[in-house]
Amino acid sequence: MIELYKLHWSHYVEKVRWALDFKRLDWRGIDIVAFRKDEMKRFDCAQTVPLIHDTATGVAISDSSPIIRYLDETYPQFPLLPADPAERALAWRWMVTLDSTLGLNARRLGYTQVIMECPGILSRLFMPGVCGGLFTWPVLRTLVAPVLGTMLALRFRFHRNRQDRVYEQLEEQLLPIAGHLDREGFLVGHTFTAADLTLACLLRPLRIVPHFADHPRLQSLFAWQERLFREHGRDAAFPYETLMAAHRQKRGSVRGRVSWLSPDRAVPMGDAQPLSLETAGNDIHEVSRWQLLPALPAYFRLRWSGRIKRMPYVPAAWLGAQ
Ligand SMILES: N[C@@H](CCC(=O)N[C@@H](CS)C(=O)NCC(=O)O)C(=O)O
Repeated sequence: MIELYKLHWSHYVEKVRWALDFKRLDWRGIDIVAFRKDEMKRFDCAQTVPLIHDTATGVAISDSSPIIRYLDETYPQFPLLPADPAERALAWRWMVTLDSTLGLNARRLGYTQVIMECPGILSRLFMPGVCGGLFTWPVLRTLVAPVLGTMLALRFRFHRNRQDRVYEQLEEQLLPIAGHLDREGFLVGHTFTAADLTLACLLRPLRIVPHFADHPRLQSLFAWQERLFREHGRDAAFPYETLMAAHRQKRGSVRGRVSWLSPDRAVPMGDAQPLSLETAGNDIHEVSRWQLLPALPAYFRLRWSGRIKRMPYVPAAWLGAQ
C-alpha cells in the first residue's frame, strides 16, 4: 500500500495520483494541513507534497518526479518511463525541466489569477477544515483572503511576475512544445510517457489564466491535454477551475489582457528541448508573520491594479473538445 500525502488541488500531487492509477497500485491519500504539515514531519525527506510512504518497503520520498521513478523501478508493471536508455534519459530531463519551469510559473500565475478575480477561493482551498470550516463562510472568507493572499504572494513572488517575465517565459516555452506535439503527439518517442503526464498535469493552473487558455497558438496544446485527461479518466476540472468558472459566468468578465504585452509582438521561438537538469528546482520562500503587514500593499496592488485588463468571459474553445 502506498500512502500519498497531498493537497488535493496541487498539480504536482496530481502527477503522482495519475502515476499510481496508471500503474494500478493500491494507494490511499492523506490530506495535510498546508500551514503545519504535521502529518509528514516523521519522514526524513523534503517536506513538500506530494510525499509517498511505501508501507511495503518502508521508503518515504518526496518530489513528484523521483517518486514516479521510484514507483516505476519498484513496480515495473505498466511502465511510465521508456525502456530505451536514450529515451528514458530524455523523458527524465523533460520531467525535471517542466517541474522546475512550467510547474512553478503556472502555479504563480494560477494563484495570481485567483487573487485578481476571486480571492475568496483561497480559504476554501487552504482552510476547509480549520475551525469547522468557519473561514470558508462568505464574509469571513473575504476578510481572510488578504492574509492568505499576502502569504502566498511572498512565498511564491506573485508581486514580481512582471519583473521576472513569467508570462513571457511561459509563452516562449509552450509555443515550441505545442508545435512539437502537433507534429509528434508525444514529448518522447511514439507513446505516452511520464513526460507527457508531467506536462498535462503542470499545465493545469494555466487553464484559469486567459492569456494562455485563450492564446490562439496554444489551443491545440490544451486540446491535447483535454484528450489525455479524458482517455486516462482524470478529473475534468479541479475545484478552483469550477469555482472560477462560476464566478466568471456570474460576473461576465475575466482579468485577461496582459497590458504590457503587445498582441502582435514576436515571440522568440526556440526548439522544444528540455534543459540539462538532473533534479528539479523549487521557488518556495520562507515567510515570517512579521513580513505580512508591510507586504499587504503588494497584495492589494496585485488584486486591484489594472495592469491585467478585464475582458468579456467566453469559456475556452477546448473545454470538452473531442
Ligand atoms: N518539485 C516538487 C514541487 C512540490 C511543491 O512545491 N509542492 C507544494 C504544493 S504545490 C508544496 O509542498 N507546498 C508546501 C509549502 O509551500 O510549504 C515536486 O515535483 O513535487
